[in-house]
Amino acid sequence: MFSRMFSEVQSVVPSSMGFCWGQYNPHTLSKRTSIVHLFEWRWADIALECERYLAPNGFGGVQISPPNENVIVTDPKQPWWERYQPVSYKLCTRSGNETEFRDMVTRCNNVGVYIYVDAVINHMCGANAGAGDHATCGSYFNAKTEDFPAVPYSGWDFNDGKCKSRSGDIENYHDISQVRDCRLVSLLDLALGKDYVRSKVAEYMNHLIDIGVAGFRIDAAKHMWPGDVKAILDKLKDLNTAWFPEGTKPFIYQEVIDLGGEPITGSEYFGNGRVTEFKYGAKLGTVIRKWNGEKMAYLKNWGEGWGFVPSDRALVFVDNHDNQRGHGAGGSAILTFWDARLYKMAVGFMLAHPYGFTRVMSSFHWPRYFVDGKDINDWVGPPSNSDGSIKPVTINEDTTCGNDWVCEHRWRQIKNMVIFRNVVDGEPFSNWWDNGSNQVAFGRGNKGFIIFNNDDWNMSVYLQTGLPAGTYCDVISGQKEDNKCTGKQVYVSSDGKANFQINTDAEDPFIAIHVDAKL
Ligand code: AAO
Repeated sequence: MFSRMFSEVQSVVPSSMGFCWGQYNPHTLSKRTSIVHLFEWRWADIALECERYLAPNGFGGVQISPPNENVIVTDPKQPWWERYQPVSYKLCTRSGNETEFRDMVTRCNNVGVYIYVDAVINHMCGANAGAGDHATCGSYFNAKTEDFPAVPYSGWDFNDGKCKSRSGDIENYHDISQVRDCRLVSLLDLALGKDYVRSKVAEYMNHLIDIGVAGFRIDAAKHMWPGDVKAILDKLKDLNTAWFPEGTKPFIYQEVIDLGGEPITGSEYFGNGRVTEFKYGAKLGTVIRKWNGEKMAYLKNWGEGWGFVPSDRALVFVDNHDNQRGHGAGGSAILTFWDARLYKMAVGFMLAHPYGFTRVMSSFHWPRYFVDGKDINDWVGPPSNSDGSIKPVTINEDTTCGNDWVCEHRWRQIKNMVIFRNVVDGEPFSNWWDNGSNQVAFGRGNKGFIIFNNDDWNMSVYLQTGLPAGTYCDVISGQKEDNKCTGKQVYVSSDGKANFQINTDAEDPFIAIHVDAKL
């Protein structure tokens, strides 16, 4: 079974074939149009997941947590965010060591699921991280003297002289120089203007490229000058030719939080690669929650029409590891697995809609506990044993995950919409319909159709789907298995029209059909 999958993969041409090999292209295989963020997963589990689940279900790749050595924070005990405090570029973290990392990249690449590294290159650890060897590979460091001998970096390699804020931290997001030259939440800010620092960062990234990764999420890109990021990217090698065609540049997506209202915009970074479009999840959450008078009918011109960056520059997501727990930006409108019913609609909408390159979130449970509107457990790290090691992702009989891993990407509705997106890839946005309120539908050419009822009343409509006549299996309430449908069936007549009925109390108030789920 594995060897068959492998040979199939080898014969598939990357989706990027035929147009540019640039840093905007994720290099996912053809008909693999989304990636999943396996937040805090161990490398060993990701390798297994690529083989047993992601490749067979058409996922294009995985965003992994930062793989480089980080500070071990003890108060609070090993929060998830300690991984955003680098100590060196050695590849050992709670997710695994370099051997395990290499094994993951090789095995995922071999089944055509590519690895995208969360690259924390703006800074090292926090100024108050102390001194010693309390780091994930045991490297010595001294935050006070800015000494990181395992790189090595010393005081000369940080922006202290350049920062003009009183505290040395970013105090004002309206001051562009502060945002880029001062410390983000006290994290020691690397002097990326220096060629030495650029070279050390590039050396780290090139090491990962040699191992076989396909691209990078550039953490905190807003806090780096676009020209400094470019200078680093200019030093990067092309991707490893064991898996990628010669001359393939790494896929780059930069974390720039631009909700409007600040002087730094995402567009300043287009020259380097894509940017994270944070307006996407913030707005979609507001619409699906029906806050601020928003309605799904307004989604008719979703995308650039809503003031988002151009589709081919956007990396989009409903929630990310920050804003699902109140960090970062987007606020309480952000939908997450905690609001599962609305969340599935939002992810379904995202995956059906042609805008942007899509990233699915996959989380762990934590004991969320609000005090005065703030989750006091927003720091809690991944499921772990008493010795601090991360718990493996176990798989239940029903294909869901155990050990407190949420695995949204394995929820039938979400997994099937990842497949939907692959099936309709390249097809135009078509046959939009709305009732002026929160009942909307649209198609993707003659390949797929999706319809939502987010109103408080039942819906029964007869609509043009654009699909060939036939009986289709709804991939939300069920799926096609052995040419049988485990969910609702939709009958499309010869003129392309079909009846849809969605009651307001439906478990999932949406229906999606596509040509690969025709019975
Ligand atoms: C931890 C502790 C800190 C401590 C520090 C050092 O929490 O108290 O000082 O260690 O000891 C993560 C965690 C941090 C953690 C850090 C290091 O989230 O809590 O600090 O690891 O361990 C900004 C950045 C953005 C960043 C985001 C969290 O621009 O780059 O903050 N995200 C990435 C990662 C993230 C990581 C880091 C960066 C650092 O994804 O996981 O931090 O490597 C405004 C700005 C945004 C800004 C937010 C939050 O947003 O626009 O740029 O994001 O504020 O500060 C409305 C506005 C919106 C605004 C938002 C929030 O929505 O419209 O513009 O409100 O005010």
